[in-house]
Amino acid sequence: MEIIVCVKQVPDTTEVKIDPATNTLIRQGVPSIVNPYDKYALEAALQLKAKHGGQVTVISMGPPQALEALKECIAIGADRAVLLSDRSFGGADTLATSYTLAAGIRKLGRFDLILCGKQAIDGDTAQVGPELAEQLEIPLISHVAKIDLEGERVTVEREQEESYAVINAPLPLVVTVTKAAYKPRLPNMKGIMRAKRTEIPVYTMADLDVDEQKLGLKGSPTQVRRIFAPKQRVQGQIIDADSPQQAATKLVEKLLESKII
Ligand SMILES: Cc1cc2nc3c(=O)[nH]c(=O)nc-3n(C[C@@H](O)[C@H](O)[C@H](O)COP(=O)(O)OP(=O)(O)OC[C@H]3O[C@@H](n4cnc5c(N)ncnc54)[C@H](O)[C@@H]3O)c2cc1C
Repeated sequence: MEIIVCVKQVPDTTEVKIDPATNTLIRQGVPSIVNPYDKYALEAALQLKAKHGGQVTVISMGPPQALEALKECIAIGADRAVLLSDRSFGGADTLATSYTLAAGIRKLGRFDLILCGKQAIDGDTAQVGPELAEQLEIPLISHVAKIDLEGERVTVEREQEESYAVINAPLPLVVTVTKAAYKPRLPNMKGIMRAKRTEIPVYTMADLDVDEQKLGLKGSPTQVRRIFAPKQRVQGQIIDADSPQQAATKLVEKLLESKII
């Protein structure tokens, strides 16, 4: 069983602040982390490996510092890792990102199951997994809360708005993972030592069978034109009243006045 987990290094968005003078994100000093949903995907892969055997490979596209994220995944329990890094990959939107990842995955050779996070907490699009399936011409199941394997087929629980769908499907497959059933394990000392010793190969454009025009900024049909902080919400109002009944009446009046109800 060859499982590939796509992992993105992201800024810890809980730490990102907005510069009130320039209205831009202050990224300096913000720690980079493994995208949390990718940690759930890695946990799902490690549980499948524990039950059914095989090999778990993590792959990332990003700048050289993304090696740290891959080392963390090795420390947690992945067997091997590969980084796709080249200046020509920079400025990629989701189409160019999934194109490059698909080329990297083809270069790795055989795979049975590809796991992605549901979404990255910085870009937040949730598009790379589905686009990757399209590029590799294999089926996709998204928003998966739990995944089990029997022979050459998986059974998954897919999160829907008010229910779960249980889907049975043959491999190979791309699956995007939510957090429902998975609590990522922490690296242990043995893992950390192994990660230190592990050499992670870096594939550049020259190593991949790709069309340069489809990479990075050149290969991106979308471009971010402007980034700005959302407007501050209007201050809340506290309703002054002598009794809960009076407060409720005043609230309803205000809501009617503002045409909210
Ligand atoms: C501040 C900011 C500025 C940006 N500026 C531009 C710009 O100027 N031009 C432009 O075209 N795009 C820009 N982007 C978007 C672009 O870089 C996306 O972040 C990228 O294409 C991936 O999309 P996503 O983050 O929405 O991932 P999602 O689709 O939400 O990710 C889903 C899953 O796909 C996998 N995945 C995603 N990315 C990778 C990766 N690199 N390596 C391995 N696995 C991955 C992970 O498993 C992840 O959980 C910007 C993004 C941000 C946050």
